[in-house]
Amino acid sequence: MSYVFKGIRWLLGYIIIIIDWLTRPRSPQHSAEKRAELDRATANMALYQFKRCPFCVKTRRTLRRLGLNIELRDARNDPKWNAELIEQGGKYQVPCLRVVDDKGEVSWIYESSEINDYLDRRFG
Ligand SMILES: N[C@@H](CCC(=O)N[C@@H](CS)C(=O)NCC(=O)O)C(=O)O
Repeated sequence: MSYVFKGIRWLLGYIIIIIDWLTRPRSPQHSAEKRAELDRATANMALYQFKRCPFCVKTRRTLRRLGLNIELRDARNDPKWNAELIEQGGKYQVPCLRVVDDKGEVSWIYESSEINDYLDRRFG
């Protein structure tokens, strides 16, 4: 990849972050009970993502809109999460939501729209 292309991508990434920051939705103010209930329900979830990926921004906005504290895992810069995503999730693509259900079964949900639909169905 040429340096020019890398530079443009880097710049666009930051523009997206700034626009997101300026326009991001408010987090709902949950009661302490609701907060605890949501934190319990999302404790077994993790979002594999890149900071400046537009699709990840889209999903992070949903986390914020729904007031969810889901762990963010940097799959570009952290070799542990990078390897886990590829080896266990099946491909190097973000965002990807890892969900462990009550029986301990692990699902890897790819595609920002799929992830957003899943979170809206469960918590919206
Ligand atoms: N259709 C996917 C697109 C996701 C996508 O293109 N993600 C890029 C980052 S913005 C990616 O994972 N690229 C992998 C790479 O850089 O090799 C979605 O909506 O989630």
